[in-house]
Amino acid sequence: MGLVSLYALENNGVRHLSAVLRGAGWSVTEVYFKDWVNNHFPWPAEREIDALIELLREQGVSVIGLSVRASAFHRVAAHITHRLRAALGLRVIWGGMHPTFQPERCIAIADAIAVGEVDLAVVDYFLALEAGGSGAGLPGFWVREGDEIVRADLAPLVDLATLPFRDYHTQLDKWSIEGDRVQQGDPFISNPEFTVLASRGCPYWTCTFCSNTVTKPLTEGLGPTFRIRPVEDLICELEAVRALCPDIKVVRFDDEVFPLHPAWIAELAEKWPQRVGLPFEVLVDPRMVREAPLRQLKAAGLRALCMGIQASERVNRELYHRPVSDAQIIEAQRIFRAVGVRSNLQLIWDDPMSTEADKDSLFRLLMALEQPFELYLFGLTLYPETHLARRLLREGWVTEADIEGLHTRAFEQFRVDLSYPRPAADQRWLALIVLLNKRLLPKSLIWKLYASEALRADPRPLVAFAQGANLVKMSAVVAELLRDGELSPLLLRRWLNPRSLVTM
Ligand code: B12
Repeated sequence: MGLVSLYALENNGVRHLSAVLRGAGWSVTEVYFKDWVNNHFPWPAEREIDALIELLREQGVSVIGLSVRASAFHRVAAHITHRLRAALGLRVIWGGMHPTFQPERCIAIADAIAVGEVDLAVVDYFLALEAGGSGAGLPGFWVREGDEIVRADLAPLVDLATLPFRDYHTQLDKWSIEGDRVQQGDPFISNPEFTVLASRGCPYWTCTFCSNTVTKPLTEGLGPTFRIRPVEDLICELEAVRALCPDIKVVRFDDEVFPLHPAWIAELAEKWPQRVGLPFEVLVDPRMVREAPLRQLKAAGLRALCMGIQASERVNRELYHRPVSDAQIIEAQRIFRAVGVRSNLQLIWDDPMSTEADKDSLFRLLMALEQPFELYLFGLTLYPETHLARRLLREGWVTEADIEGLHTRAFEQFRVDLSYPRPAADQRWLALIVLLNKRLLPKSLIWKLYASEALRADPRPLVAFAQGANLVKMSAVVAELLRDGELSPLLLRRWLNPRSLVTM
């Protein structure tokens, strides 16, 4: 069978499924079809789709699975599905977060879809296909037979300890397609940054912009939604991967929030240095930041962490249902400084509800934080069916065209770009925010820029200054990555996009 990852070289889903399916005795052709580029969404060229068709034909696959993670891929996935079906006459099955979010919309195009987690359920489904059936009625799969759609319940949530490790060792059955290149072998194996999940789900899950507001209600009663892998299991995977990929320089934990349970942290802190010994980075929530576990992690190799601030206290509470106080954020940043880990603080810009007063209070919060810190600014993306998208639609703030699926904002303004058209008042706030954490600029200067009536009336000089500071910062970051051997062609391709320079 052929498993195709759309615009994602990492794709945990495809790697888990191929490991399970190979373990059950099937031969799987994994194809990494194009990679994602930051703030740019290149539609596939016809020659790339032709190359995909040829490859799947040559490999003799009998069924095609398409992994559609982001809703922004809906239209491209539909286009590729039609082309594959017409050329090869094979069944095309979609899986990933997008069909889980919008099953009805996806089953109208694919022959079958996987809804929710199917790490283990996939075996029964493919056994059914092998036996000449359609898999209709099997948990986790919806099947379309002509005009009839057979819907099924979700499969039980998996116990993470029972899963095989993601497949990084197979080389001959893996391919990547980008432009004119069809390359055999794992396209991610030489990347200096290795990504891994220590958990699935989120202990908070109420943030209205997030997928968990969709999946949590769907999976009620199917097992615990927030699951943490046993430390030993995680360490064994990392040991195996290190042996395979000697180029790894840093491990990034992609968990929605990194588990900070005391016993789990203690075991990780004890085992990591001897058995993995690489620096690592995690993502935390301000509500869980405590000094003691972070000190243990720092001693084990924690070098940086990401933490979402998102917006002003009011907007976080009223729009995002994320009750975090400014005091909690100030205290978390104090702890990061005390422990000595780099902090990357994340903001969500472009929501329709923040007033000038909200933006002012967010600016003041950022000015009150202990320096240094990095700031990552993201443009608000509305994923279909999330609590936030439903509310903004219901209240008339946005239209269907603003929701991912019709929109592809997750790619066009994922990281905020100062040259993107925005109202002048927002340009001023963004420029001030970009400048406020630049080490060479004293706070007194930022306050002067903030107070300037001339810049309030016409922020263009301020924006130009911020763009300049941003470029200097970006050069420094590139130089640092180069020095540490962490600058990969992949990173350059994804982030250094001259058409949309992200703010740093
Ligand atoms: C980690 C993560 C990432 C990592 C991925 C690392 C990796 N190694 O894969 C990184 C940082 C690279 C990333 C990038 C992006 N991400 Co992301 N990511 C996640 C996160 C937190 C977990 C994903 C994961 O690995 N889950 C574990 C795996 C095993 O699950 P899975 O991929 O869903 O696969 C399972 C099933 O879906 C199914 N399945 C998957 N594919 C297939 C295919 C077939 C044929 C079948 C049968 C089944 C099947 O089986 C798998 C096993 O159960 C999710 C949130 C979430 N809870 O899912 C967001 C999430 C998926 N990401 C999201 C988005 C938007 C993005 C970006 C577009 C953001 C951006 N602009 O950078 C990019 C897109 C990259 C891409 N091209 O896919 C959104 C998607 C929302 C939506 N509806 O569009 C989510 C849901 C987060 C959110 N905001 O709510 N992401």
